[in-house]
Amino acid sequence: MVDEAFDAIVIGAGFSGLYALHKLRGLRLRTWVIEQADRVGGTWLWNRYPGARCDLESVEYSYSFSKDIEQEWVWTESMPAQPEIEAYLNFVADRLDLRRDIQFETRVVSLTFDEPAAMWVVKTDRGDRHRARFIVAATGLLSVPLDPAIAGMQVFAGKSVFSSRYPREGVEFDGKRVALIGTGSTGVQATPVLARQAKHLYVLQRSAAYTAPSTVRPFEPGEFEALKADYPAIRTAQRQARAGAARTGAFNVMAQAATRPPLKAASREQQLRAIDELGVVGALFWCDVMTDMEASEMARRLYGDAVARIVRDPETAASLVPTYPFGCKRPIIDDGYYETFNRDNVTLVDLRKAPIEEITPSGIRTAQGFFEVDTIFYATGFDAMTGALTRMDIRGNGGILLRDAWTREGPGSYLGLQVAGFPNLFMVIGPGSPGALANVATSLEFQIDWIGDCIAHIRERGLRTVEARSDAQAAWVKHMNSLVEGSVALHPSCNSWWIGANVPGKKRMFMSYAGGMPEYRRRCEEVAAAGYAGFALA
Ligand code: NA7
Repeated sequence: MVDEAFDAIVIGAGFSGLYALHKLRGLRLRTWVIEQADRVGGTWLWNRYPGARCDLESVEYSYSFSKDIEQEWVWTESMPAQPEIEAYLNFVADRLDLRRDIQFETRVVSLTFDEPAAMWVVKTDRGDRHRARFIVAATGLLSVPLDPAIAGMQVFAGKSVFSSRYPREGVEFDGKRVALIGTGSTGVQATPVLARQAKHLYVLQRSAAYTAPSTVRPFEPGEFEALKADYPAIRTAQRQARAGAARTGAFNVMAQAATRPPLKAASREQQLRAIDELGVVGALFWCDVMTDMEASEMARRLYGDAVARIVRDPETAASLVPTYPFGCKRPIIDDGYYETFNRDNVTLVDLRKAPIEEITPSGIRTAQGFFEVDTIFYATGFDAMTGALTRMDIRGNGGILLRDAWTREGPGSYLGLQVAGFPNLFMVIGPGSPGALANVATSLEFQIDWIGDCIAHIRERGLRTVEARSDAQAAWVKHMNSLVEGSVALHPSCNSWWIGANVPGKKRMFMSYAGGMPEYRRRCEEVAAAGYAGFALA
């Protein structure tokens, strides 16, 4: 058993944790990182399923804090695939000599605030008991898998594969009958790749997806070198963009649609021309689609027309049309998703018509029939944004448990950085932050810089604690809610992880800050400039 005192403990060695360690080291804080995996990478380590790819451009989905790293690392494609992001994070860990302060294969089980000493006591599953003045929970946005509770899952005699803890040695799909459950980003990305390998692929769909064709491509000779030379301008544009990403990517349709004419004013000819020119995106590319439910319904039907132009079987095409409004879930980018359903070896199983009844040793029984398969591939999502924090016993002032506070009141925070009652505990890309609505790389770098400045401020003044005040937290939650009032994301038909609706018992609340990155940054900077207004410093 190890019992050590640190200035700061960072939980997680993914995108956020690596930068947090570098940042805090730079402030001469004795910092220790605890990571449950046996190597760095976080989300990009676990989610190594076929087709896994970031839906933002590599030159934006990367650290901007080091000009050297920007210049030394070589991206090979416009949007990076999982292996390249994992390699990048390993490169950064080596380049900054981060591994010597990371304890791998260790899970934090509890964090308890020792009020008289103003120190956090951190216990791990190895029996270690560390103490630290500051905690940075770099625990990830989508890091806690949500396995479904389907009767018979355990008795399946074939291979069960989970996208969020995909085996490092890979999985053999060649010649296999495969069932894929889940059609969010993960399922949509995996579908075309699995279809090319499997003998037969059954895509079991509970909710259809809105998904736009990706623009991913390898860089032309010299293209990346030119981008490298342009990094200062790229970063400036990125910082000014609402979604923390100014180039093509998942948020583009949403962002650019706002500048287009209203669908409700468009003639049928204009509507059809839009899908002639832009395919499925043409159905969504109107300014009123996410603000007016009538326009939203028109867009949904037009989207169905566009899908029907790609997918030859009319019944399959109809099943692939979502029943909820566009904008209710995070947009998806795919690589030939709809075309895949024209293959002879692919069958869409519409669970809206007949749900899964049970899994047996040899396959999946639904109300519409039995599907005998060799492999079941689960792409069923995450307990997003809060899951990693509520799974630890985090006890703040007076022994209050974070899990209880959030279950009672919803996942409140102040600026998405702290929760009242939990001094010196900082969150990165947690609830209340731009999280799901922004380029995570932009968002986490800003938050970690802010956290570093805040800790430096405390230490320079000989103070011991910084804690969000509950009135400031209430005002932040009110402000966050006001930004999404009446939005499609809160429509009753919308069951997304954005609002926690995919987790039974989770309080429905829009968890991401919807005011955009620049406004988020402005507000956080204003708070810091005012001597950390809304925080109690002691
Ligand atoms: P998502 O987007 O939460 O998708 C999970 C999918 O799994 C979704 O289609 C679910 O249907 C489906 N699901 C979950 N449980 C079941 C059961 N029991 N039966 C059938 N289908 C089920 O997770 P992803 O991993 O795809 O993407 C997460 C984020 O990663 C994504 O937004 C990007 O930001 C990157 P439902 O919609 O709940 O009806």
